[in-house]
Amino acid sequence: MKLLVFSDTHFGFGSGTERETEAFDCVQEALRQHVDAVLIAGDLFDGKTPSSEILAKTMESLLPTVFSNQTARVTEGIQKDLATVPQLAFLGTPVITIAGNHERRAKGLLNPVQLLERAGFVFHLHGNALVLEKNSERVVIHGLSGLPNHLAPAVFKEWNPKPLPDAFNILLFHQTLTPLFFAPNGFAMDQLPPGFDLYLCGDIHEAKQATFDGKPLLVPGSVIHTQLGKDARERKKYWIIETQGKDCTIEPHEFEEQRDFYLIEDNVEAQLALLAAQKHTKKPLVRVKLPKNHPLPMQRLKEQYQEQFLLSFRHTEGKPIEETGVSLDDQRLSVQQLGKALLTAHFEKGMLDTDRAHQLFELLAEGKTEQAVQLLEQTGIRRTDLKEQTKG
Ligand SMILES: [Mn+2]
Repeated sequence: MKLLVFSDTHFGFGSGTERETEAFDCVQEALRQHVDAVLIAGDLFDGKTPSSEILAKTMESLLPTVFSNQTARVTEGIQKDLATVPQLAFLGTPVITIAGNHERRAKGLLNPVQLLERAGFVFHLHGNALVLEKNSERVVIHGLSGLPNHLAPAVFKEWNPKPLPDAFNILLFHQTLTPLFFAPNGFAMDQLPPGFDLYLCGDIHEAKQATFDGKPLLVPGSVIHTQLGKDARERKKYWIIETQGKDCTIEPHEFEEQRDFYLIEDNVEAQLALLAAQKHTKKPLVRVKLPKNHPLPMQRLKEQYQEQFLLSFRHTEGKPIEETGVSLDDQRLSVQQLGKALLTAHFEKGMLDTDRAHQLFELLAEGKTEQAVQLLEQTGIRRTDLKEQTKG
């Protein structure tokens, strides 16, 4: 079977800036490939409640899969009731996806990937599996949506997915996988269940290929640059995977629609002039990284090159060093994000699980007060404590 794989499209990233169409352009390009099925490894959306504009653009981008010639079909759900999925999802090329950490919502609230499933554009997996069939060939996609890394080992254990015999079995998940990616609180690769024919992991934005249990493990990487560090210089890709019995080939394809990225760390003015002389179909992202207090006419350079580049400056320690104004890639905090950050800081102070702070904030923002109180009680804060606090 021929599968198209990509991850971390972060639809909605850069909304309201020149960057807002990048991810959609790339996904539309990848979807022009003729494949039997499409697999997306989470973080389709940059936020858990995307705007109507982003949702509409997402559906428009996925629409060609609905009308394409069907070559493989979803024939069976394992711990997944296919009767709950609209018939529309069974037309055309199946699109199978999990949610990532960016889409994770409090229990009982619909995440945007589930919303896409309700609309019939995708199949959403979380602790379950789907069987794809093409003639006599069977590919099984076992999927687990992104979880806080510290909870993932227990959830994998409880789920305990088992590869099906006489099929090619893929494990699709979204975690910060260590030691493949350096992270102090990641999810250790050796906690993965063995026996699958291919492991597909979203979340890490730089593409990586490794092996686990003697089988290929692929991190497709993100579709767009969200962080502009050294690692981001690698070109963004989608992947074509062809399965044959228990084997597969994995082939990278660089997106033609991607925005080029350049990191400049010395001879800034000369390098900018050189870049400006090159031809680019999309304005490239240019990040200048300099030591603190480096004398550079940043504002003048920004103005000089505003037609050619999306230019931003950083200290070598990673802090922005904008003279004035706000750079395009600066993620400004909305009132909501600010509220969440404050609540998280309070949870940290009280040595409470910060993941619960995010859930609590979301429930409060949605007006689900009773569920919010229940969550607090589970966290170890009693109703009486709450009453005393409100009295005080
Ligand atoms: Mn991501």
